[in-house]
Amino acid sequence: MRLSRETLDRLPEAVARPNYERDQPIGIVHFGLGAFTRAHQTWYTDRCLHNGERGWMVSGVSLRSASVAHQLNPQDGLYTLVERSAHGEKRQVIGAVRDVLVAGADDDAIAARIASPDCHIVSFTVTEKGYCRASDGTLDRDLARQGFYPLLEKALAARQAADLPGLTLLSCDNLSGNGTVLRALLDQWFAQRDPGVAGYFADRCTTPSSMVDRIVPATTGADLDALEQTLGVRDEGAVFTEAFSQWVIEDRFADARPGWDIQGATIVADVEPYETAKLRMLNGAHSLLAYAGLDRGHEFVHQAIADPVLLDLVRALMRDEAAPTIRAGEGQDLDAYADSLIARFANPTLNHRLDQIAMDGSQKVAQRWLDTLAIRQQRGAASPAILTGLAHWLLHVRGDRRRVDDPMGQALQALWQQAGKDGVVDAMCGPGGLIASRWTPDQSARDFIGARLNTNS
Ligand code: CS2
Repeated sequence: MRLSRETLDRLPEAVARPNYERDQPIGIVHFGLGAFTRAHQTWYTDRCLHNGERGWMVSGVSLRSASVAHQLNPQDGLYTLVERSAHGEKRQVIGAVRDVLVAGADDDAIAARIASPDCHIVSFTVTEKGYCRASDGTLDRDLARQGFYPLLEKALAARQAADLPGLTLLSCDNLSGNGTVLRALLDQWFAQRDPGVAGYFADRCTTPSSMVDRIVPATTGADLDALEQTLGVRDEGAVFTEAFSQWVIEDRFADARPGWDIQGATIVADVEPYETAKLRMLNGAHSLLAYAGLDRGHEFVHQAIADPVLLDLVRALMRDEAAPTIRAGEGQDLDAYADSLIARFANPTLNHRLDQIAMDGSQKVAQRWLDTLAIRQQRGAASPAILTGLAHWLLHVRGDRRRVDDPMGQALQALWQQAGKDGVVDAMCGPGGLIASRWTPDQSARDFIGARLNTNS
């Protein structure tokens, strides 16, 4: 028996559930309703609905597969959020999701939802690759045709025709300046399309930047089986996460928004210091733990951070290398932040797999590592921890250690073959590099990586 509106009453008393009427307007359409969003943005929105706000139900859109629709639609959009910490598990059913539509099958319905006067916000967690960027950061139009771009265009055309207010288009992905990036990509998409819709987007829609943070390991079958024992019903959409959560959003909304700030989000004029700290410190350390940790035989983040060699590297990456490149915002204490991140990584109840983080490195390492490397090199400062991570990543994408889950996997392997150990770092990251061109390795960086590639290969 599945969790659903009908079976909600059978849950044990201790499991919190929606106290609000769920039959109310859809104010948010969200592209990419994966585990992360269900544990993060939708949780904040659920709290707003609990607080008596109305009109903020969420409709999810899946771009690539129907699996989230299969998880949530038979459950009337309901799912359990389980917070795991040393104090045990806290379970609550989230009611903010109405349903999940699937691109390809439900295109007209998706466009109609976004074009409805009830909709005020379209948000995105489509992962780094979902923005369909070429390695120079510009829009890859061929990829974009398979992404959210045509659907959004269709919906904005309908809004423009109906003279409806503009939308807030809110990127919640781990990209530096995610709102600015989204705006630039949409400008490029619209530049060759109907000038009327391009003008509606340019003049009436906003793209705030935001920093999102919550560690959400991929749900496993064992997690779902154990939860079923507790709930007495099967929940295929459940998500398991830590107690910590942070959301910092640029105050640039086109129209109405939920009171996310009343529920713990921070609305600020400038997200950049938070976003940079999170990308370079948390995500930068995560990627180091992933590639070096897998090579040292670990499976989970909490195991890797308990390895003294990796703990030292992570500390060095965060405190000595990344932090000095970050312009801290008011009240931001980067040393304390580093300590809190190490404590979060050590959470033994999360079972956050290193190979989950190792995915899609070609889309991640530029904003996590290369910006720091470029800034430090310009200052004449060495970055041995990040360079160690980079060497492990290069060995990972050579493809002879384990499966490489990366949209550029084949291209990365072909480049290795062509460039060999001596040329690979330049060919990947240097000017005109395959994944980015924001850092030109100097001789000492090349020597450092070369030595690492020799000892570890
Ligand atoms: C991780 C992130 O998978 C990854 O690449 O670094 O998903 C990380 O867990 C989140 O950004 C934490 O907020």
